[in-house]
Formats: sequence, C-alpha cells, structure tokens
Amino acid sequence: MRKTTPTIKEIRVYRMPLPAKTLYNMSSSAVLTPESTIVALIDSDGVIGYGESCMATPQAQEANNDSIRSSLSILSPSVIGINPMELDLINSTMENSLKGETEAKAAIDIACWDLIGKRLGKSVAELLGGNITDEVITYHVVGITSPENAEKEAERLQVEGISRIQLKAGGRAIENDIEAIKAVSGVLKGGTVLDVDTNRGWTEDEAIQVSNACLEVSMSMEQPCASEEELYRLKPKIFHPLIVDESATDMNTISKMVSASIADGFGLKITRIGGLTPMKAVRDFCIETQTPMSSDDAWGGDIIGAAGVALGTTVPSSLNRGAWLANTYHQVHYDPVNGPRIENGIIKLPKGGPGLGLVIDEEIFGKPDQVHN
Ligand code: 0XW
Ligand code: MG
Repeated sequence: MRKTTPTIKEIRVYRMPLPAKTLYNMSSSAVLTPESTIVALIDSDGVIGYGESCMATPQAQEANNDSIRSSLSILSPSVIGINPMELDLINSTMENSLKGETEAKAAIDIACWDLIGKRLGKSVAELLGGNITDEVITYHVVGITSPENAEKEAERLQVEGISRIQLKAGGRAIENDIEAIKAVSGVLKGGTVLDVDTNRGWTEDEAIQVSNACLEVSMSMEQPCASEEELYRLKPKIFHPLIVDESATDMNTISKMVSASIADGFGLKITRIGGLTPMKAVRDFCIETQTPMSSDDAWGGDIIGAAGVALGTTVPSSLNRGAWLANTYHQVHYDPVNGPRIENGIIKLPKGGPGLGLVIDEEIFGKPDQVHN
C-alpha cells in the first residue's frame, strides 16, 4: 500500500479497433469495426489505471466513438493534478469542464478505480463494497436472424451452458420477430431465461402486437420502444416484464421508472451511466428497491468487460441479470491470460492482480491518439 498522496500526472488515450468476427446485428444496425477508446491514467508515483469506453454502432445510442475521444481531449486536461483517489472531485471536475458525454467520463472514472485498487492492493470488486461471489452469470445475444437460425443458435448456446438468452428483434416485419421469438422459446430448456431486446426498435403498436401474440412465451421485453414516454404509455398495455436499457440514463430517470412501476428491471451500461462511481449508486438503488439489473456495456474489450464483471459480482444473484462480454464476438484480449471470458454460462473475476485484475501491455494499443500531462 502506497503512503504518498498521488496526483494524476498523465493521461494517454488510445483507439483500438474491435471488429465483429461473427454477425452481430441489432434493430438499428449491424456491428462492423467499432474503435474502442482506452484511457491509461498515470499518477505521480507511476501507478497506471486503465479505463475503456466503446459504442457498438453509431446508430444504437446518442454517443459515438469519435465523440468519446474528442470529449476526452477536453476532460483529460481538467483532471491533471487532481488526486485520482478523490473520485467525487474527479467526477465533479469533469462535470464542470464538460456537460453530458458520460461515455467519455466513464473511461476516466474506471481508470481511477483500477488505479486506486492497484495503490491499495485491492480488487475493484472489494472497493465496490465486496464481491458476493467470484463469478457472475452472463447472457448471450442471438442477433436478428431467421427463426430457423435463431432456434439453432439458442439450442447451441444452451448446450454450451448459457442460461440467459437475449434475442434481438426490431427493424423488420413484426411477423418475423414473432416467429423468431416462438422458435427460440420452443427450444428453451427449463430454467433458461429469454429476453427480447429491440434496442428501441418497435413502435408502441408493434410492441403490443408482440406481447399479445406471445402470451404463452415466458420472456421479458427490453427497451421495446425508443423513448421514455413510449415506455410509460406502453407498460400498462403489455403482458410481459419491461426491462429498460437505453432509457436508463441516470439515477433520476431510473428512480422515477421504478417508483412509477414502469421498469421491471434494467439493462445497465456502465459507460452510459458515467462510470463505476455513478453506477455504484444505481446498483445500491436497485438492491434497495429489489430491482433486477445487468452490469454490462455496448461493446469493448477486457477493461470494460472486467469493470462489468467486478460490479456484477457485487449484485445479489436474485437481482443479477448478468454481465456481458463483447469479446465473444471480436475475440480480442488485451490480457490474454486474465482477460474475462465465458465458461459454461458464467464469467470469473479476473485475478491478474489488484484493481480490475488485468495485466496490460500498453504496446498492444499502438501509438496513443492523445497524451495529456
Ligand atoms: C447486449 N448489449 C449489452 C450489448 C449490445 O451492444 C447491446 C446491449 C444491449 O443489451 O442492448
Ligand atoms: Mg439492451
């Protein structure tokens, strides 16, 4: 454990292409080659913390990977010289230097958590209050495809031990979605959970149609429509649990959706919320209100994956909708030994050391896109 009071001395920003190796398509777009943004945050004692933020496609949310990096060119200089262990000061300083842009702020925030763990010799899960287990359940995405292929993929995944399937829908004739849902639900083994996620892809009428057509299907509907207003209008008209993902942007929105009994659960993305600091508060709220939540992100590599797993291991299993890894689709590891991976439907906490548990060779990221000191 280091006794000196550190300050942030340098921030290096890298871009890291993570091309989808297998088809991954959502209602708005298919994932091609997202460029992840990696933040290396170095303190006055030379300790390095890593953060990451990566959007899957420009159409799937308001942020995009170029805007993340341009925001970091403003945010990084604002925190140079500040003690990285003073997380609230780091976040308020970022808020005062740039409004919004939570996906960029998250990369710096996560890097601070990793660095603090390394300075204290503790895992991020310990810093988050302590992990309940050393592993977290995961869910696997079946992209938008024909009912036959969706059925085959759902069967294959269950053989591999996956017990939570997220079937993508939307962006096509509603009959095809209904057929794919029924095909997948027909092959679900007992205990396998089905979530149908349209990433904002249906109209209210379409969502009502699907819920009526799939009355006998045990499933949840994730972000069926684009806006909060639509979700508020839709909730009393559907028969299936409503999971809020893209509209779960901040604690205020989240708490209102719980008190109004709109959200039966959340698909939470650490970068959309703004990093592990705000996400910890949202997690505590979900535990307090017994609201199921996932702990995942849009895309990215081992760093954001490890952050999601760290947080996921602190969520009671009764409320845990799982963590998620994009590396199943891009197969890139920044830490080939300790990087998080799925085995038999679960992801183990990386154990490569304190912080996020990763051993990162920065060379893998090539030349930095930005250096701030
Ligand atoms: C499955 N995810 C966590 C990753 C994809 O980018 C979309 C997201 C979701 O649930 O919407
Ligand atoms: Mg979702």
